[in-house]
Amino acid sequence: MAELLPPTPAETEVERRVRAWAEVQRARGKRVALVTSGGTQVPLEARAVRFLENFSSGRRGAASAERLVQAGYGVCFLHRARSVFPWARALPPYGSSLLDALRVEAGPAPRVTADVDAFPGLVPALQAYRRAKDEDALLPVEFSGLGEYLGLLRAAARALSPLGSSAMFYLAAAVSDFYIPASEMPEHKIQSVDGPLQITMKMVPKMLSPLVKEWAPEAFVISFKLETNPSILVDKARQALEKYRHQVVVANVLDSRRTSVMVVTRDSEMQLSLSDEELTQGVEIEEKIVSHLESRHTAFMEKQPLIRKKVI
Ligand code: 9Z3
Repeated sequence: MAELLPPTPAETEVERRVRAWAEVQRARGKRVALVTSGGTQVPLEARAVRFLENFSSGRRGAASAERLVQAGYGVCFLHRARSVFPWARALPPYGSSLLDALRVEAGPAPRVTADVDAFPGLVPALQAYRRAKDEDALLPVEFSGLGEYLGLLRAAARALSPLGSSAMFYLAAAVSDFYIPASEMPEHKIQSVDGPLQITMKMVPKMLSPLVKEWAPEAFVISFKLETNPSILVDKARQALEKYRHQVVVANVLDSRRTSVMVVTRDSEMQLSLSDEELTQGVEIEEKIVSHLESRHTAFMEKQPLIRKKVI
């Protein structure tokens, strides 16, 4: 279900958990980022056999979460189940390369060892993950469906609201714009004998509106805008900033999203790109995005007391 209903017990529990974790981060003098990541799945039937899916792998969110932790943020990682996970992406892909990288050392207590030479990024990734875990710098929260995502975003946003301007929202998840309300969904599997399928979907309410106005009104909010047509990208980003009154839109085109993005604010526009040399060195665009947004966040936090004084 995509309508925002009163919080479920599971959402209330997530809100409590995120609030307690955020309080610890604050006591340590850390900023906090809520990173959303991955696509959402929308069922076409109540006992769902079929879903409307999207392309998002979650790599943007996972790579950004790693960088944000490295930059000193506590990161609440609200991600689609089984999408790319911070540091786990250095593991061999699921399948024969994973099985081939592992060996069993026989003996009374058999041990599994990994061939780290085949995966040179694995050791630093495991070390960085272990550090993040020991410092409690990464709080993963999982969603699968669209309704679950919306409810958990609200729960996490409310939990981070007390942090004011030191909370960053980094909304990289690719959230469906369309869904079928529960009341209009067939209960059972749609039958192909009934002929070609026609469905009408409703618009998913944009969560940026209540996020900025109600749930965390003092936070630094970054949304992501995806288009396939580059010629409308910046206009669409500007329209979103006008409409929702948040701070930054990171605009990207599907095919070039790994190498280039536009960072758009109400009064600026900046392209971040990887050079050929950086690409061959394995530099990731998220490194540039996060470092740029971290400085913007600092500037935003420094301005806040002035803005609040003006309002009073
Ligand atoms: C993005 O634009 C992300 O950068 C990507 C990352 C989803 C393209 P991957 O997960 O891809 O690394 O494979 N996210 C937001 C996309 C989105 O749905 N934005 C909404 C829109 O464009 C606005 S909130 O209307």
